Amino acid sequence: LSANNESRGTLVVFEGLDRSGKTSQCGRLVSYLEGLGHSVEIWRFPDRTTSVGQMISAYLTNKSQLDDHTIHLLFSANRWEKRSMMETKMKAGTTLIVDRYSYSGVAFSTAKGLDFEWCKAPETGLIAPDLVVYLDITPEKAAERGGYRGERYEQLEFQRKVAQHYKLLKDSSWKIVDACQPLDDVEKQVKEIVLQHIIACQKGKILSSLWS
Ligand code: 2DT
Repeated sequence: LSANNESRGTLVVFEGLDRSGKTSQCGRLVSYLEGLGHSVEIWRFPDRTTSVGQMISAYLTNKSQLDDHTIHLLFSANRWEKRSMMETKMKAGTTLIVDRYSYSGVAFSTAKGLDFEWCKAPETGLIAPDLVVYLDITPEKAAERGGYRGERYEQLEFQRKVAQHYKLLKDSSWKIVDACQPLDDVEKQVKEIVLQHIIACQKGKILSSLWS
């Protein structure tokens, strides 16, 4: 994507079921990296602050009904509207720690029965993460943690389907972290994995696009 990849930021994506601890771990990681003097930002998808994001939020909170394909494309559009900002930040050397990305898009929509390739298509050309960290927890254990806010997808039966579809999407480059461990242990493992990747990116690892 860029001729000069020197000291670019790193794109780190966290994926996992609801209540797997993504948001907590993203927060802890960002504080840690800031403490080390890195330029780093926490992002999340859906980004509910944009007008597309508000449509998504209304859908997730059951205030609106949308066809499954339509909401899938809105989630994708919500990533596309942030793409150029993402590239600008990364080229300026800022590392982005992102809570959910295209993999959530595909896992959740295919869990509803949409076609896998159809779901992947609109994500093509978005920036590929340098690292995907999957916080691994069984749907049952995640549900036991409590804290579902009554949003559309927060039901055990549906989370079981999502878990199966994440499995189909996973590739060997993903870093799987056991999210049932105490938070401090998860945090320690996440820090080690992410630091290694940031160093690799600073050394000039090429930025690529989905689905490479
Ligand atoms: P949060 O609870 O993390 O705000 O997620 N989702 C998310 C999709 O179905 N497709 C997507 O592309 C993304 C990013 C996962 C809200 C819910 O939205 C789902 C949970």
